[in-house]
Amino acid sequence: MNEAAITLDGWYCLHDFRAIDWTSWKLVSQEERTNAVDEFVQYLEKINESHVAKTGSHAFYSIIGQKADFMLMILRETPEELQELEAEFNKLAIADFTVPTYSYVSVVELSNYLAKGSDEDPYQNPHIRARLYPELPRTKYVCFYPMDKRREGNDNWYMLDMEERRKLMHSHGLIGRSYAGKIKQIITGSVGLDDHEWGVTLFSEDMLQFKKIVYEMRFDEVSARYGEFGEFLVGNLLDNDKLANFLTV
Ligand code: 76R
Repeated sequence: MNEAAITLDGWYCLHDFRAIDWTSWKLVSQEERTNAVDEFVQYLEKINESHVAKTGSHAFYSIIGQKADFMLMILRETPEELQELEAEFNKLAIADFTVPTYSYVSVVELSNYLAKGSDEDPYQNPHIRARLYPELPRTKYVCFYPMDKRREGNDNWYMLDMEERRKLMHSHGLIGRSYAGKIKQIITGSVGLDDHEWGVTLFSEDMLQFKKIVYEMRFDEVSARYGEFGEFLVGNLLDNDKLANFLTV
């Protein structure tokens, strides 16, 4: 059998995409809408307590295009917490005016392709901990897509030996690093958890950087030959003011 990469696994992750049912939202009274927005803001403030306490994190963005209207990405220590927060959202008044359009369950993942051998426990290393339990940035833009590594004929990632994969991932990492300071990426693993193998979440202050990095990586062998992609979703940061504005009809 071929050697599997060893992964380090951090916080569990739920990407929850919702569309707004504008027609029914417009039908309710102004008072009901205000109450629903206030309650939604309270929920967001509650989940922000974990972000502040560094026991979790979340990102909240409006989504452009018809695939969804907003995305709530939540990171927590346990799958139970994700489920509770999802159920709690569903019980809010605002949820009656949303339609689930997509969700993704995964766990923050680092692989050992480029790791230098060491005897220390990686889970105690502060640099690694900062990546496994990340404070999600509040950049202006987000991009999310799920992806797989191809398993077809001669292009089967899982049949390549470790050395070959390491070499390819090195090249991938070099491109990635050239975007340092422009893009922050969170790779979440979802083999056995959801329909694709990884979720890719990119954060940037400049939406064009998403196009640039994804395009550049398409020419790199890991993506060119072995990358298969699900749907792409992009959006703009939402804060409480923007949310109130967004929901004003
Ligand atoms: O963890 C590390 O920083 C080491 C290098 C590294 C690994 C192991 C790395 C660096 N990535 C790794 C793993 Mn990545 N990454 C993607 C995408 O659209 C596409 O073509 C691919 C989507 C982007 C944009 C991206 C960005 N990476 C992975 C894996 C798991 C592979 C496996 O285990 O088989 C996937 C699916 C994946 C996909 N990568 C980087 C980046 C960036 C910006 C970096 C540099 C990070 C840094 O140095 O801070």
